[in-house]
Amino acid sequence: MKKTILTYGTFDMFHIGHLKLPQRLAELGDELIVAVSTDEFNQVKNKTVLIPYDQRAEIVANISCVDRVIPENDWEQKVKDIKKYDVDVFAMGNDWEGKFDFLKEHCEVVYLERTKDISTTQLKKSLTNFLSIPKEDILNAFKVIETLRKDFE
Ligand code: C2G
Repeated sequence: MKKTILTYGTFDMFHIGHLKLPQRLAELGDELIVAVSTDEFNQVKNKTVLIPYDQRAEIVANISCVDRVIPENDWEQKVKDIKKYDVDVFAMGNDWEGKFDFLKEHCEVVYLERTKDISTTQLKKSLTNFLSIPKEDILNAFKVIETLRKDFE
């Protein structure tokens, strides 16, 4: 019997955590379906997303272990998707621990350890910090580094 795995995500500013999760999920079964949240749904979630849906979906669809990408349009579609695709395992990273236990009446529910020390929120913060540094300060920093380099020559 083919074992089907289903997961959901935004996958904005794609990073190693977004790659390792599907890779680990694919080991749990034969077919991996990933639902990528649409731009409209992210607005509903008040989530600022930098990369538009089409590009996020294309990136996820090109992960070799992903068999199918579907749009995530709302919170309610999960039960419908589980029935439509005859899903055996619903899975998420453990930042969602317990949040989808109500799906246990329809299929197995698992939460996998997140990849440590990387997140889109963290990347956005680093970028904001970097972009908030006045240009002069960056140029001065380079001048100091250049002086030090000459000193070490
Ligand atoms: N993830 C991970 N390790 C990280 C970051 C993310 O394993 N360092 C996992 C998350 O736990 C999630 C998946 O990668 O299972 C996608 O993460 P997000 O894009 O942040 O997804 P999210 O916004 O949580 O969307 O209906 C549910 C939502 O669509 C989930």
